[in-house]
Order: sequence, then structure tokens, then C-alpha cells
Amino acid sequence: MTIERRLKETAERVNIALDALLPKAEGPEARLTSAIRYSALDGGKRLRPFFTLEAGALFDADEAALLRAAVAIECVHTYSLIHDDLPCMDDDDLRRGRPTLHREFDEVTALLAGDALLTFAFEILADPATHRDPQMRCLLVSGLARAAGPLGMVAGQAADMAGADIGSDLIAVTRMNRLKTGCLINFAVDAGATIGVASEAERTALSRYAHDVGLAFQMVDDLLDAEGVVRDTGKAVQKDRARGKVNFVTVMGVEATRERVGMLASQAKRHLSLFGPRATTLTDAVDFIVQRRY
Ligand code: GRG
Repeated sequence: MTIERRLKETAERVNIALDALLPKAEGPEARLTSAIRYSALDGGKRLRPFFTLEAGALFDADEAALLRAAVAIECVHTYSLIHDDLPCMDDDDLRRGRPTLHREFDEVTALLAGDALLTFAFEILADPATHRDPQMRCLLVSGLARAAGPLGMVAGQAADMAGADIGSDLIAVTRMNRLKTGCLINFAVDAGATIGVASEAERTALSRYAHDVGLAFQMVDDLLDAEGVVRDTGKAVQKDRARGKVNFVTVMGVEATRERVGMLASQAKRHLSLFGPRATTLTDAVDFIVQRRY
């Protein structure tokens, strides 16, 4: 099966699970719940859920547990996109080829829909339906909190908002992106390994894979911002330079960024050698990330 097909199948599974778990758009809260569903069910590549499901599959982990963890992570990802698009942050009009949530609804509803998705993620993880072992649920809850919280994704977003104030060198940009994008991707992979009760060596290998994939993913995102077209990306392009933001392309230029993506991709694949052919899908995912146009 091609990686594109595999990703599509995963996205369909995740969409069905999200649809079933999210509150219905009815009753007195219908405006809020419609907004939540507008953003959460409107497509997206579902890459982070894919990582959780595929990492867990290496250890034959329980699929229902993996799927619920994957959905929780996607809720946090969706919240981050909603908030990132708000006028006080990036002030974007387009996301996934459609009006951003605050454009389609209003700013207050978008802010609250993001808040709701963030908290709902923890409700999913803490529910015994995710895993019968309370200790496992605690590990997942604290792992996601760390990845998304004040020393993780939120710290990365704060650095991103600070623009050139964080410094315009590769170390500062790498640190910002490790936090903003990398932490959640790392947790997505680690959640699969955690549910699958992977050994220390296996977790380390997967963590190194996630580290390199996360950086390569962000570099490709920066290349798409510099060179992509709205028709493909479904969001505005050429924003970062115009807004005085620093990213891999503004710091290193297009060619050096592309070169580094290739290097990280090869390195990421090498980290999977421990798993042999069982990790083919995770290996193929690296190629998808490197070649993506959206
Ligand atoms: C608001 C706390 C807070 C954090 C926001 C994720 C993020 C931090 C901002 C999004 C800005 C951005 C474009 C980051 C680059 C990497 C990234 C997360 C891209 C979007 O992820 P994809 O390509 O999106 O997986 P889809 O739409 O496929 O889900």
C-alpha cells in the first residue's frame, strides 16, 4: 500500500473517531460545538495521529487505546491552529483551504473552541475507555501536558510571536521550532510507544526519529511558506518574511534548508533500523513529509 493511501485510511479512521467523540452540534451550546466541529472535522493530514497509530503498531499495542490517544493529540493540534490564526497571533483568513474559524464564526467563539479542544483532549486521555490501567492514563495525560504546555508548544509559540527578538541565528530558530512543532510530534510518536510498552532502547530510537522528522517537517513548512502556492497549501504563503518572523528559510536560505531536510530525512530513517521491515510505514512517512506540497 502506498504511503498516501495509508495516510488517507488513517485520516478516515481518525475522522470517524473524532466525529463520534466530539460533542454534537445541538442544544444551547450548538454555536460553540458547531465551531469545534468545523475546525476539528475539516480535513487536515492527521499526521500526528498517524505517528501514534504507526508507532503503537510496532508493538501490537491495543488499537482502541491508540486511536483515542491519537484523537486527543489531534484535538490539541487543532486548538493550536485555531489560536495561531487569531487576530492577536497570526491573523490568518485561510486554513486548510477554508476560512479560519474566527472568520467563519467570530473571535470569541474561536478562542473558546480552541480552549474546549485543549481541555477535551485531557478528558479523552483520562477516561478509563482509553486504557484500563490508571498509571498508563496518567503517563499519557502528563506527557501531553508537557508537550503542549509552558515548556513545550506554548513556549515555542511565544518565541514565534517574539519574531526577530529571539535572535536570527540557527540555534534560536531550531529551539523555537523544536518547541512549537517538535514537542507535539515527539509526543505523538511516544504515545504509541508508551501504550505499546516499548523498551527503553526502542523508545530512544523512536524519540530520535521523531526529533528529526519534526525538524524536517517544520523546514518543509518554511519552504512552503517561501515557495508554495495557496492552491496547494490551503493557507496564506510568504507570511513569515513579511511579518518580520524568523524561520529556517529566512536564516539559512532555500538551498541550505532543502539540503538539511534531506540530511534529517536520511538520519530519521536510520534511527528506525532497530525495527527492520516492521517500520516500513514510518520510513515511508519521512518521504511523504519531505515531498509534501501542503
Ligand atoms: C497557539 C499555543 C499555540 C500554538 C500554536 C502549531 C502552532 C503553534 C502554530 C501553527 C503555525 C504553523 C503553521 C506551524 C508550522 C507547523 C505546523 C504545525 C503546521 C500545520 O500542521 P499540519 O501541516 O496541519 O500537520 P494539518 O492542517 O494537516 O493538520
